[in-house]
Amino acid sequence: MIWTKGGLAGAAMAAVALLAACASSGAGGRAVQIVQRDGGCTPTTVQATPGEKLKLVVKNESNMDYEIEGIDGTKLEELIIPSGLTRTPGYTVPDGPGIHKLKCYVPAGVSTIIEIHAGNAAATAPATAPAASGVSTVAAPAGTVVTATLADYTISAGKTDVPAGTVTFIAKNASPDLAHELAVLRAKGSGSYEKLGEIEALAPDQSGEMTLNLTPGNYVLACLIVPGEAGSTVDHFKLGMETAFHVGP
Ligand SMILES: [Cu+2]
Repeated sequence: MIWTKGGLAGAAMAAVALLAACASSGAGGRAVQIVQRDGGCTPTTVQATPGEKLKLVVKNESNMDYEIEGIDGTKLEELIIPSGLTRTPGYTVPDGPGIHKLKCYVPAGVSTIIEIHAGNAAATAPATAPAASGVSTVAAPAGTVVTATLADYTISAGKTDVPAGTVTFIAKNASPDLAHELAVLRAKGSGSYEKLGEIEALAPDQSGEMTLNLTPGNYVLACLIVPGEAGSTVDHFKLGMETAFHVGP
């Protein structure tokens, strides 16, 4: 066998990919069962040790596609669990006592906050929303720009019908005292949605932006903050924090 530069690079990349897969699979961690049903997720509290490695065994027994992700600063990447399937992401509990939150939800539907209590976690919950990224500087984004103003509890978009392609959303939270976010949901039919991206919990008066590549279809711009997330006690979507959005050919 002749090793070419490309072959070596390819082998190295394969090794990196393998390592990455192991790191995110939860292999070797303590198994924690999470079950997703039509009415929400269980359990809502998980006890853990600071620094402990967990293997989340997330089983979707519902008829809908679920998502799970870390919120309020918890580092678990968003993961979709299709109806009927199980996924096993890894999560390493940070050092020190604290409460770490996972949001287990159907976009624009039922939502459950799962708290991972590490050590003597009472009264040491991390302070509310992490600082959101501000609007990055000058360079005008390519494609279509959609501004969105978030308030209690409405979303008003500067454009609600745009051509397919690159769309940059710039969201401003105009609320004087509540955090809001901007999620872009694509309608999949039969009343279900897939979340394509979100500008996470913006503090009052903060702005953020995100760029997505959108294909033609019907969308909803929404704030999916639920009780227990970003200091909220209410479900923002249910209070009407959503607006229809269309992408044409
Ligand atoms: Cu909101």
